[in-house]
Formats: sequence, C-alpha cells, structure tokens
Amino acid sequence: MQIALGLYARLLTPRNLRFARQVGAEAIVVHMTDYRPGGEARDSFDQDARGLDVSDQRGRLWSVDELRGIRELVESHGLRLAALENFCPAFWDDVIHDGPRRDEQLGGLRELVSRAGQAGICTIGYNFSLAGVWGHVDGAFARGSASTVAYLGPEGPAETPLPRGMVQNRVTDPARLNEPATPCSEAQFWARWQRFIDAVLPAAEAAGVTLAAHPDDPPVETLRGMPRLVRRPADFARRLDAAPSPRNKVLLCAGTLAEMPGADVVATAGELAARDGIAYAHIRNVRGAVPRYTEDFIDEGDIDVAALLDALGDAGFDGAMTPDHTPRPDCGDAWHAGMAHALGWLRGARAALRHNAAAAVAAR
Ligand SMILES: [Mn+2]
Repeated sequence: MQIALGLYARLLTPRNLRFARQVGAEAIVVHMTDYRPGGEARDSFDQDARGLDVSDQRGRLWSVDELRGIRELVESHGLRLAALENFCPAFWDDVIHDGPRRDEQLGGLRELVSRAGQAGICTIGYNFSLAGVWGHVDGAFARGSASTVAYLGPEGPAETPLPRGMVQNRVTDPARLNEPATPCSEAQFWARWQRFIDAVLPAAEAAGVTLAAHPDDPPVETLRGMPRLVRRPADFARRLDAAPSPRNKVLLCAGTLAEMPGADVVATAGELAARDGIAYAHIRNVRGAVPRYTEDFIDEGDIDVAALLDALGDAGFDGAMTPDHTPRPDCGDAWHAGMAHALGWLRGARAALRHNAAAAVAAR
C-alpha cells in the first residue's frame, strides 16, 4: 500500500510536492478540476452571479503534454502519480444529464483516457453524480472542537432543486441555471452510468488506464431531487459486476462507506479488495451515518482504521490510499497540518501492521 496526498492543480507546486515527500507521502493524486472558488492562474474559475463557479476549461480536454508534464513534475520529487481524480464537469455534463452532446462527450472521454495512457497515467478516479458532494456544513464538530464538515440531514441546508446548467456543484451552462434538471429515476441514472462505462471502458482497456468510481457523498437516496447510485455498501460491487474488467474498479472512499447506514466498513472493504476491485482508496474517519454524521480525525470516529488497513492488506490490496479530507486543527496552516497528521498516522499504522505480520511469521 502506498500512502498518497491529494493535490488540486493549483496546489501542485514544488513546495507542496516537497511537503508531501517530507511528511512521508509516496504518491500524489492530482485533481485537475478545482471545486473551490478562488483558484489561481491555470486553474482559476469565473464566478457567476450566484457565487458558484464556471469551469474555465470549457470542455477543453487535457493534452498529452500537459498530463505528461504533471507526471514528470511529481516524479521529479521522488513521488509517483497514483491517479488523476475527477473529470472536469464540462467534459461530461451531457453524459450525466443525458443531453444532446452526450455522444460527442463520450468520444471526448475516450480520447482523454487514451491521452492519460500515453502520458503514463494509469488510473482515473471519477464521481458519476448529478448533485455531487452537497449539503454539508462547516462547524467545530471534530475532536477538541476542530473545524470540520458535517451532514445534518433535515437540519442542514434546505435542498434546492438541481439546475440543468449545473453538475457536481459546477456551472456548465450559465443560461440554464433557472431551469430545473430533467427528472430521472434511479434505474434511468444507472442506465446512464452503464452507457458511460460501456462506451469508455474499451478505450481504458486499450490505454491501460483503470477507471475508479467514487461513491455518492452524502450517500442519501436522492439529493436536490436527483438519484444517487452508490449509496449502500452493496452498490460498490454492483458497479464491478455491471462491467467486469480489470480496468473497471472502485475508488474505495472509507468515509462515504461509513456514512452508509448499517455499513460494515472493514468487511465490505475486505470483500472488494479480495476480488481486486479497488483501484485506490480515500481513508478518513466519520462519526455517525446518514441522516447525520460529522467528519473527524483519522484516529477518531466510528471506523477502526487500523482494522481497515489490516483487512485491505490481508486481501492483497496494494494501491494508493489518500486522506480525501481532514478536520482543520487550530494553527496557522490548517490544511498542511491536517494532512501531515493523517499521513503520519497512516505511516505509523502501516509500520505497526508490518511489524505484527513479520512477528507472526517469525513465531511460526
Ligand atoms: Mn472520498
């Protein structure tokens, strides 16, 4: 298992890569699309009247040179590029909404996967979701009153209908922000995902690129009036069964899995790893489950993360694991401190498991 740090493109600087190496990361997961406002330079976004962001990429696919340059930058710091995470919403809004440019965009995704392969990037994580990650609130909910996010269900923000001009919290068509998205059932939305995977998987197989599907966070039945696909533990395996291929895997988000009511995180992760279904993992901790949960530090919460790592290792998982988010401890640089804590904890846990495994072998 490799320990990885996730970096948005605007954070992909030599200084942050040195930070990653210094605190013990072995790999980097790069988010080309930034979901927060205020990005700089190459990854900046226009703000629309609602304070939401429009992707400045406007569907311009990332080039082979751009992708290769990112991989080489990461490798020049002694790190491996484990994955690209998330397509730009403008690459596939009509794939997700089933709009008129769907087939053209599916062709673009095939091209993008092929370019990733040419650039030596072997994994792409994605989130096939209409409403995306939405409805969380910030507050002092983590250990020691550290700032973190929570999902409060009916006590949280009122659910506004998803506009047709948005996907995954990004504006893809400013002219359609007042138009509600076309209603769609869960079965219809599964069929859209199936069309996507059937269209793109052959290109992924040819390019040697693994597609890794993230679950729906928060894992609720519907959000902003739209269905959610991977919201129960069994839904991860359903994705694998629907398109059997070594290039169709899941992105195991341990936090999202724990947010699913009744989930057995360790057992589900072990089963998915045993069938080699996990491309890479997001490791974080959570208290509670839908309809109400809070994110906490990696060593504080409902998941026994040491047992989770043990189960993943026992089942042969050898991919990257990255803290997708952490609480923000009180200090001058909460993002770096939160990540350094999570990465250090993961390294310590992994060292302890390796020690125990070696001791068990020696005792035989
Ligand atoms: Mn995640």
